Amino acid sequence: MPELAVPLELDFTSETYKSAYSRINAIVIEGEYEANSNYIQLADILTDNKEELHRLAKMENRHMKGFQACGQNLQITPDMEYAKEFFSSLHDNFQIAYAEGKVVTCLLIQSLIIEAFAIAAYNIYIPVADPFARKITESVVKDEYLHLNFGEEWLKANFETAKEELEAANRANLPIVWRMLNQVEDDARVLAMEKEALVEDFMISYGEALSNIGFSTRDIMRMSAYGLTA
Ligand code: Y39
Ligand code: FE
Ligand code: FE
Ligand code: FE
Repeated sequence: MPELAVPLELDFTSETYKSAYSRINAIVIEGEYEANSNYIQLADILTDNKEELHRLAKMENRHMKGFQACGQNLQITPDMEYAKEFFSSLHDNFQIAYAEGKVVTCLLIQSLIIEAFAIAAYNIYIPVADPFARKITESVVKDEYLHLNFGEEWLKANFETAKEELEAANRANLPIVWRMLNQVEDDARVLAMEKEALVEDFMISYGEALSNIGFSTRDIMRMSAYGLTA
């Protein structure tokens, strides 16, 4: 039987939908909040790009407010404690790298991995979102492509010196994304977002970014394989 792009019945007011939404909405709000603070921190080390990074940080703050409105519109309370825990591994790795002055690792975590994750999640969500959230998410996802592009451009310009650190950071952080996808799978399915579609969209954005930065197809295959062991 062919799969339907939009499920016939998606009741945004059902307790099942609202329960799953209280966690996914919280994840997105927490993600946007942490993205805001990550770009503010990056602006402090990448002083040549200070203004641009502050602009990106402001966008993340706007995204957070937009998604808070989506939760209010569906009358749910986001489970922020759950979301903080969901992001804790990537958050800790970003903060450790930041403390060590490893800007390449910070950029891989925020501007490649988290942005590609956001792009996948938002693209898969848009066709199945309630009309209010769909409008907001459509405008947010456009910004996320700009954020991914910032990371790509910077890392491309610094590829030779960044290559080794990127490989190590990929190895340490890609398995975390896979664990996060596994953790969110059941709630995502309630929202009619399939894990397989999320994985596919994530790997397309992330792989394209690695290619634009300067990695060979062979490198990208090898680096992508680290996700599979999670
Ligand atoms: O750069 C950004 O705006 C990223 C912080 C936002 C992260 C969004 C993470 C979405 C994961 C949701 C999983 C839903 C299936
Ligand atoms: Fe964002
Ligand atoms: Fe972003
Ligand atoms: Fe599955």
